[in-house]
Amino acid sequence: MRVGYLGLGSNVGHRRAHLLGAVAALPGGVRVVACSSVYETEPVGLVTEQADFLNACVRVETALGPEELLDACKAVEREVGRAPAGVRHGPRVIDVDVLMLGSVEYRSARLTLPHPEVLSRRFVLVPLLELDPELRLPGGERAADALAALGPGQAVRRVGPALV
Ligand code: PH2
Ligand code: MG
Ligand code: MG
Repeated sequence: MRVGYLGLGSNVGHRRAHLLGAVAALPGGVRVVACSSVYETEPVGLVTEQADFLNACVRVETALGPEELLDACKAVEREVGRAPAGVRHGPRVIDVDVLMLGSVEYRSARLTLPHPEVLSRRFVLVPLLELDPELRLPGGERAADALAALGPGQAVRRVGPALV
């Protein structure tokens, strides 16, 4: 069994309901052990002219491997109603990203662990640090140091309590 972290995001429709739906739709083999608060966040990345996101992170325990966990996240996205192909970084009903899986460092055509953007995105670091203020990546980098080193921008504000 490993401890992992998933990142949840939505910026279309009833955003909080979509985050909640994603947590509820995770299969039994992906046990949610902690949920962060919900944050409203400025869009980051290739598409900045889009609605603000709601983001949260969850800590899970799972015996699944990286690809299986990714498959589970993709199935959740379909169940919550994400359209199959959308614009990269564009608007989405739900996004469920595998951020970390224990000390696993992994790379395939469709998945890199830890997620390559973990240390550069405030909307990921803030909820992750809420779940574990001492969090370190497998390479030893401290999430708190990465957050402190971020430049200005990427507004993130807490807007609601933990999902469950
Ligand atoms: N997801 C993206 C691209 N940009 N920006 C915010 N604030 N939140 C997201 O979840 C997000 C994003 C691609 O998945
Ligand atoms: Mg994403
Ligand atoms: Mg994704």
